Amino acid sequence: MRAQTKQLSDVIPLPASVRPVPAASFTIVSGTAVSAPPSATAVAAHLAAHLAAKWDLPVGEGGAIRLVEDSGLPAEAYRLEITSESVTLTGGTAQGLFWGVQTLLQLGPELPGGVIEDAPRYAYRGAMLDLARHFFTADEVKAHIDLLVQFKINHLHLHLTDDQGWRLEIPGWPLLTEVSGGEGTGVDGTGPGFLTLAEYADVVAYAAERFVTIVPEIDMPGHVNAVQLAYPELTADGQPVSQRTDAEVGYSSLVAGKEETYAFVEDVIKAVCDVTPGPYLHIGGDECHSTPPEDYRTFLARVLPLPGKYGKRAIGWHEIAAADLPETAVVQYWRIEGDAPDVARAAAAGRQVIMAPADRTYLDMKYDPDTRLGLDWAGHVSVRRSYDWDPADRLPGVGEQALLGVEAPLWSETLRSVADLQYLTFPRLPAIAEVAWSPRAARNWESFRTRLAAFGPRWEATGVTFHRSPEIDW
Ligand code: TNX
Repeated sequence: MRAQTKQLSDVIPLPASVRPVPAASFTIVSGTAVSAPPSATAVAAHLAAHLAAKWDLPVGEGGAIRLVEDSGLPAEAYRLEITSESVTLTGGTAQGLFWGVQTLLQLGPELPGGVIEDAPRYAYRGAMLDLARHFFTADEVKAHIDLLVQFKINHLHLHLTDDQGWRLEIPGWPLLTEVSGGEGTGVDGTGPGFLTLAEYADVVAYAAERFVTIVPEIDMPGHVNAVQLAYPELTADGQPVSQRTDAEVGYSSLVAGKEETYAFVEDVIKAVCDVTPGPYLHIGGDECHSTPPEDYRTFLARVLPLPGKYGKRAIGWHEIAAADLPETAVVQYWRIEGDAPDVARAAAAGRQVIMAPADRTYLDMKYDPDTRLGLDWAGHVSVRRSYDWDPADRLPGVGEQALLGVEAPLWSETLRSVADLQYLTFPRLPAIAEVAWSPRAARNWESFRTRLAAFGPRWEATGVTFHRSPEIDW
């Protein structure tokens, strides 16, 4: 058991600046009022709702906990000042206030005195969930978002399509979900499931209320067996393909030389852009082992401009760096080692990069040889491995200036339940969240593992499944 006295710095991700005033502290009790400007009453209500199980916090005027907006601060920045009499939380926008509330909730209800000044290192702090290999319902995705925002994750990338399933309703293409979102889809046939447009919109709105941007991914030109199962006219010879529920990759491809391909692709991209308020559309582009390189470039030359045509920035897995990239395109790096000249060239030409190296950030890798879930093609990813690295050092030619941010992908080949999803997510997601948020110079494994231990009892109390890694003194 660790010493129980809470310090002002006992927060994940570690704040940029912490100045304790040891003599002071503020204790939240029932009746402690919270006030907020009109633009942030929802944030104040969120704070009150999270404490409502134990304390009743009226939201109104003149509260001892005061939320304030200061447009002089960056949008996601906040300042938290705790004295014996009051708590003042100042945010650049309601989003900054929301992150400040997460800090407050981690510290409370006995808040140590002092001042925290905080702002993220990267604008894009992401998690990814693969709904294609194993489907999670809208309610399950929403519950997952609630766990992610506690660590100031602000993007959720949804991998909606793959060889084994298609998980988003697309107007005009009903068989995508009727056939490839139906019974027997997913790895080992553990489907069915897909999000209707209304459910997708509900997830997007729920995320937005928590300042999370949904990044939808439609994977192409590979990973499309589910498309070709539903619409055989999109295969090279027009012949039907069989349903696939194994975990192979790289065998399917849209056909670069067929006009039908582009009619389908543009319809889908337009439909997804129409229901997505966020700025990004992920077009996949990974592992196209059965697409000839020339066809891959032909396909991307046609398809990469389409998100832009419908008002979005294209994101693609780093293989897309082999093609000519629109100015606003973002490259997501996922490889385990070595350099990546294409990605370095894209960065030198001003393209932004999301770092998601599999041997550090892939939540679907086993923690160690005994982990009962997950894969190991990128090695084992212990909590320390997910923490002890720096995104700006990862790739020659891709330094701090090129980085949009960091993402932790969770592929779902081995997942069968929410408990499985949580087991692989926690506690590595908090490690990646700290890599993405906290200043590099302030990060330290010993400090992190000590702060992380405090989450064990909280996850237990709230029914969150996590891996009791032996690296942590729980
Ligand atoms: C590689 S990484 C994939 C996915 C698999 C994953 C399993 C990447 C862009 N593609 O198709 O699900 O490995 O770890």
